[in-house]
Amino acid sequence: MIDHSALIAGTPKRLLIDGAFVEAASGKTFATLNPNTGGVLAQIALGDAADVDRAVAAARAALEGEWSRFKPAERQAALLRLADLVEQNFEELALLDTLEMGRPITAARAMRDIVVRAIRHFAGLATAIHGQTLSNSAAVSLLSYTVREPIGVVGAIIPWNGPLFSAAWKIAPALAAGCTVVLKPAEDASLSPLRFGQLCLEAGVPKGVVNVVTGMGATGAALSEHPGVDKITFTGSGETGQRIIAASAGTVKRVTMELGGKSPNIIFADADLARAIPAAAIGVFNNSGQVCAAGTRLFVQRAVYDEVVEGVAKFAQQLRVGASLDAETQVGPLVSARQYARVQSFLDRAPDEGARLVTGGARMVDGALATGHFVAPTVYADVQDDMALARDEIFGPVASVMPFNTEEEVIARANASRFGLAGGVWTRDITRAIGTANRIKAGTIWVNHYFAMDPSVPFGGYKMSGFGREGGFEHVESYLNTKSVWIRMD
Ligand code: TXE
Repeated sequence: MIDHSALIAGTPKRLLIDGAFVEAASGKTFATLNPNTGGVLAQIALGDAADVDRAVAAARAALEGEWSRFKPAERQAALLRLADLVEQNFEELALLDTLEMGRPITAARAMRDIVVRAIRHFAGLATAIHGQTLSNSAAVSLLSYTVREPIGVVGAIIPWNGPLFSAAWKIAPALAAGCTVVLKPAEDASLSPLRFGQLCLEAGVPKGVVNVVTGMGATGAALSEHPGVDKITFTGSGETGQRIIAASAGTVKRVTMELGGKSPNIIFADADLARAIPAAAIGVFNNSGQVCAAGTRLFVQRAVYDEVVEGVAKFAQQLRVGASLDAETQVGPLVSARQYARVQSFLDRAPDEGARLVTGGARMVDGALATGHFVAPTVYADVQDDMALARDEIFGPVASVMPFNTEEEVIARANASRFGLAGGVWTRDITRAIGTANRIKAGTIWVNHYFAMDPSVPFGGYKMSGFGREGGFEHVESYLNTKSVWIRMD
């Protein structure tokens, strides 16, 4: 049994710069809160532009120093040691996310497989990086080939909805590629990324290769415009993504953007409803709906509409909402008062828009839940495409269910969104399954399933859900430059 106060006390709370945990240059800190209670969990160093400067300088020195001499197999070995350490320390890492951003402990523990597997996967790819020898038709005899080089110093700005996962997901492929990193965790979830940085050092990753600068949005902004940063990889909101693109334009940085979504999950009348209904519900309520790929626009063909609405609502009502530390809890609190207010604003507007509330729709205030940011799993039926409930990313446990008649109609409606991150299709008809999957404009489509993710498989957005792919070899390539070399042979 881990003592939580001892765990928090023993977790780094200062900036990781050049292999050491240091105070912010300003000496300032900010409070990180427990979303179950609203109470202060810890004080974290508030990094600003001066700290970003120091971290970028350390990352640059490491890039050009010891790290550049690490052979691919040595980078691989370091990442494999890191995976082992993350695995061995997973209970603590899971607890940090549970305490700080409210992911239910059972769900946080279940992240172990994907996090550890991702690090091992990218470790494997460190030795698979290769250029090509290319034919050319030049007038004289020339050999042409490409070499892949690390892009350089990477600024990784991550959100709070999966802090440990995001830290591992951004850092492991960057290190596999030979880059160095300055990680900016979200202000609501700094602890597991800081501990992850510490484990990188323990794994033998040289100082300066992984730096962690905690702080607010301004800290991320300083990283985005810093001339010493070669690439920004960002996961978060579209609005912040746009600001980062603008800020990074001044130095023409490479950017990867993994932004929000409003993913359609389409249930045709011939679907296996015994599978589709629970999967559709989990597709919305998992992590209290704080998931970029959540299937929040649930389109249901009219013949089975009432049955699905009722089934999803029943599933929602049976979910155990509670304290994130309780092993029985399936839905924990939202991350913060700010996120709670955001979700609540959608719930407040819904009656005026005319959506039919089937279940939920309110703050959970029973006893122990009274001070936390708990929202009941909520289902709205008869949602219209033009309602905010159907257009905007709510990032809370809110399903918007909409009836449809034909395949043509639902594909058009599914695509009438500024987002294009993911989508689901439920049918027993193979032609319809493939046809619909082909025609939905989104980076990931699940057929007769929802929410599968693997480090081998690319993930990323169409349209305003972003660009660039994470997962698979494309992810490592996003941290590489290609150099073409020409050699006169005669
Ligand atoms: O996100 P932000 P917020 C969506 C979701 C959520 C909404 C708001 O809809 O309700 O965004 O969440 C850093 N320059 N997603 O405000 O602002 C910030 O410090 C550089 C979807 O928390 O995008 C944090 O580290 N960085 C999403 C990170 O950006 C800046 C996950 C994300 O915060 C910055 C999270 C700036 N100007 C929210 N301003 C997903 N795709 O999964 C802030 N940041």
